[in-house]
Amino acid sequence: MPMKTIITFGTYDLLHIGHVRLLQRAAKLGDKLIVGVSCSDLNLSKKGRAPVYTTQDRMDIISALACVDEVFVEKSLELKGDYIKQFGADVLVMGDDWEGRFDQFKDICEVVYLPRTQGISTTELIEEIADINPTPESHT
Ligand code: C2G
Repeated sequence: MPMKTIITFGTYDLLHIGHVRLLQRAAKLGDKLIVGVSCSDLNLSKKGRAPVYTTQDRMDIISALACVDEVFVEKSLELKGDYIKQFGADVLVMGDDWEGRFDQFKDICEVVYLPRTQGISTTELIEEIADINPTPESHT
């Protein structure tokens, strides 16, 4: 059987169990998992907040995972089709918070949306940590 290449994209800031589960489930759909890590500028323009970790650190963390075979920088959301073709991906996997958003790529690859892990997100983690460690000003 020919090798099946999976591609997925994300910011993966403050890596958490939701990210890991998504990547593990994506990897199981094929033989090779390639991950596009959104650069910090892209995240800033998309979410209005720069990631806590640098692009390079997020790439190093993702490439250290056993289920990941290759990482690259996702420089623009508009380049997704180009990345899919460049890496010869057979399947594009995204969490279902993106449901329907990448259906236009169904003519070049299979598109699969996997259920997100409930109850955890980078934004909630940041809020929780901020609550545990109030800024010095909040004591005055
Ligand atoms: N995820 C998940 N469960 C969570 C949180 C995230 O399954 N509780 C999944 C998301 O659905 C996504 C991946 O983990 O598929 C990465 O999540 P983010 O870092 O939040 O990615 P995002 O900023 O949405 O970037 O080109 C698309 C973007 O780069 C996606």
